[in-house]
Order: sequence, then C-alpha cells, then structure tokens
Amino acid sequence: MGIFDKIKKIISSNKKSDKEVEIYDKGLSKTRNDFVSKLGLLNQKYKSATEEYFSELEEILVMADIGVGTVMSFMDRIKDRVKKEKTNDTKLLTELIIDELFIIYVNEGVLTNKIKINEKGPTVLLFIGVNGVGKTTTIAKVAHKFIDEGKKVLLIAGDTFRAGAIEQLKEWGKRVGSEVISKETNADPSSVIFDGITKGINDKYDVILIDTAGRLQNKINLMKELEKINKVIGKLIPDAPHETLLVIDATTGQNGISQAKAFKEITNVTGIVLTKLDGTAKGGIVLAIKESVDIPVKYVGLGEKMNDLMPFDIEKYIYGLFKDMIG
Ligand SMILES: Nc1nc2c(ncn2[C@@H]2O[C@H](COP(=O)(O)OP(=O)(O)O)[C@@H](O)[C@H]2O)c(=O)[nH]1
Ligand SMILES: [Mg+2]
Repeated sequence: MGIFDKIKKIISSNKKSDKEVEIYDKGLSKTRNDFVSKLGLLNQKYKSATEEYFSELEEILVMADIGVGTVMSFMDRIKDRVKKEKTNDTKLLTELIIDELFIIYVNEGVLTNKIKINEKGPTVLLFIGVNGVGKTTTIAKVAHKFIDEGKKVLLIAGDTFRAGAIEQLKEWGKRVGSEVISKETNADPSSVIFDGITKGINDKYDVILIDTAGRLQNKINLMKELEKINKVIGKLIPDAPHETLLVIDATTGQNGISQAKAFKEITNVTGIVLTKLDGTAKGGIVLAIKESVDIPVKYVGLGEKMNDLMPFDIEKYIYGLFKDMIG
C-alpha cells in the first residue's frame, strides 16, 4: 500500500481520534497551515504543471526547510513521474508529491525509530546537544514514557555547567516521579555519571537517562568530555550507552542541521530528537536531516508538556502535514 492510501486509511478509520495522531496533528499545524496552504494555492493558480508551476513548487519546498539537495532530486523525480504517468493535472500531482516526500525519507533508509534496549541490565540513553534545544525537557518526557510502561527510571544530572540545569532536572524528576542523581555545580560530569550508573546497576533500574552540557563552541573539549563520559559508562556497562541521542531544535532550521553535522563528527550519534516542531512552520527539517546526516529521527517534540513527545513515525508525520489535502 502506498503512503497516500495509508493516510487515507488513517483519515477514514477511527485512528483519527488516536491520541498519538492527535498530538502529531496539533504539533504540525503551523507547518501544515503554511506549507500546505501554499501548495493548495499553487494548485488553484495552475491548472496544469507548467515550468512556472514547478519553479514555484520548488520554492515552497525550500522554504519549508526541506534542504536544497533533497528538493532538487525531488523535483527531478516529480517531473519524471509527470512524464511517465502522463498526468498534467495539478490536483493529481498532490498525490505524487506526497508519495515522493515519503520516498525521500524511507529511501535506502534505516527507518527505525526503535530505541535499543539492554536486556541484561539498565538501558543507558545519553542526551547531547547545545544549550536550549530541549535536552532536559526531552529527558523528562522520555522518563515519563518509560514510567508509564512500568519501568524504573533514573536521571543523571550530567549538565553540571549551570546550577539552573541541575535544579531543572530535579524539578522534572519530582514531576514525573523518578529519582535524580546530581552533584554540585562544576563537578566533573563523568564523576556524577559514574555514581549514577553505579546506583542504577545496584538498585536494578531499567532505564538510565543522562543529561549533559553541550558547549559546541569548544569542539575539542566537548569531544574529549564525551569520550571520557563514554569510557566511564562503557566500563560499568559494556555496550552502553545503548543510544546517544542528539537533540535538535526544529525552529533553528539550517543551524540545527549544522549542529547535527558537527556532533556527528565528534561522537557516535545513534539517533536524533527533533524538538519544538510545534513552534515552526518549517517542519520539512525532518527530511533535511535525512539528507544531510542520515541519522534516524527517533523522537519528535510537539509541545512543552510531558505527553508531547512521540516516537517519530513517518506516516503520522505525513498525515499531520497533508491531512487537509487528502480525503
Ligand atoms: N514548544 C516546545 N517547546 C519545547 C519543546 N521541547 C523543549 N521546549 C522548551 O525549550 C526550552 C529549553 O528546554 P531545555 O530542556 O531547558 O533545553 P536544554 O538546555 O537543551 O536542556 C524550554 O522552555 C522548554 O519548555 C517542544 O517540543 N516544543
Ligand atoms: Mg538542560
């Protein structure tokens, strides 16, 4: 079944009222209102797919932060399909556009949004990313998810750089109901992490989530710090961290993409958390990440509340973008 039919199925089934679909729906409304309404206007303006139509379409996609390289190959494929399928009707083109956007993401892709789970002991997830992108909030949301599943979750305040960061994690710990291990401001992050993981093992925690500071302006130091952190974790639990999740703020557009490239150079990033998708009209950044770093997006942040974090799901994402154009 093609993506178009799958979305139609979501629309026609009662899945519409599914909680997850609802959060996607709400969180993507800014992007949908901007990007999709532009597409709608384009289809009204042009009855058939002329050169002008294509160049306006290209501009709309670039404006949604999809990434120039992706847009260019996308345009080639769309034009090809228009020729092959001998359709020139812009209404039918919508279906092709949605289909091709989906293909961009799944193409040659490691599509998994699954978090690697350690069956033999605590699962350790390390969160990295620059200041303000939403690391601490995301950790709280992920903790909430695991606690909901009945797991015992420990948080480690590895961002010892700012006093506020430690307090913020403790506050979230109270709210979601998980223990927080911390030390004083400016303590060595590796030593807090050592203590935390040791407790996690001894007290048989299921999941350990580690907060860090991300001072990317000093790349060498950050690289060394992350190396040290990884060493400490790996000594206590071989194979850990099971995931290193890079948090990126979707509202920062190309800046976020640059961060992804920089972090990929200095450490082994296994997944991306894209936050604040609800705060941007440029939700196409999901596809730009695919193009520029090819690291799977594992979670998306669609709001500030505890429940506003979703495992990334390309079908729900495309549904959230295009539901007004289909059906
Ligand atoms: N709208 C929205 N705000 C978010 C999201 N994730 C985080 N934030 C906000 O971003 C700000 C910075 O988050 P924080 O977790 O402190 O970032 P950190 O410095 O990386 O730890 C806070 O005000 C959060 O409420 C999201 O998905 N949507
Ligand atoms: Mg923080």
